[in-house]
Amino acid sequence: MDMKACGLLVALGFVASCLAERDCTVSNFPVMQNFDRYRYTGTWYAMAKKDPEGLFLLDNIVAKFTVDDYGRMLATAKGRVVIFGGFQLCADMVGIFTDTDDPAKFVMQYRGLLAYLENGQDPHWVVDTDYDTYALHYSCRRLNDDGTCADSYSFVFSRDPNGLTPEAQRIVRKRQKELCLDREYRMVVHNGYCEENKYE
Ligand code: RTL
Repeated sequence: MDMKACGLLVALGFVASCLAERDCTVSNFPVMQNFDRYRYTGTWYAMAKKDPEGLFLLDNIVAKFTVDDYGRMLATAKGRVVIFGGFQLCADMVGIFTDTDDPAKFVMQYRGLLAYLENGQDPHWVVDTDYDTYALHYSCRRLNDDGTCADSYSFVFSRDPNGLTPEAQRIVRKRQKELCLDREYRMVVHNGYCEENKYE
């Protein structure tokens, strides 16, 4: 084979590898290695989110994680929601996490402090975090027959309510692609709607 043909083959191989389908099988998604729930505790501000089907937290979303005396992970979340009849309010939600074989994968039982808020049970995966600045969360509620996700939601969290550093954004963007959710996220507005003592 001459040099030209060889070069052409190399170029074609490169193009093919770029066009290759990403593996969107949920069970193959990489998650945080050696996740440490203690380092994850504290406040996380949602900077961006990918919505599931149906009702969901709209904006002003702040989550607080703790670990109780039994080592169980717990969280509260606040966020603006619109409920039946178009009423909007600040939802106070609580989540209790059940461990699984993978330290970064949990099952979250959640409910609202008010009876008419949604409750349920969702997977809760920590895809990536450096504990100090950013975290990427993922939840697939329903699988397709081929193992890809039919209904998912995901949060980009930041320790700093003003946003992520360009470096953290770069990492998060890469991980979002791995979740097959590239460009599916919307910014989460924080305008004080759910802050107590906001007139202090
Ligand atoms: C996230 C992590 C922190 C703890 C909890 C979370 C999820 C809350 C959800 C709330 C949905 C509320 C709705 C209310 C309208 O009735 C993942 C932020 C509890 C899913 C839809």
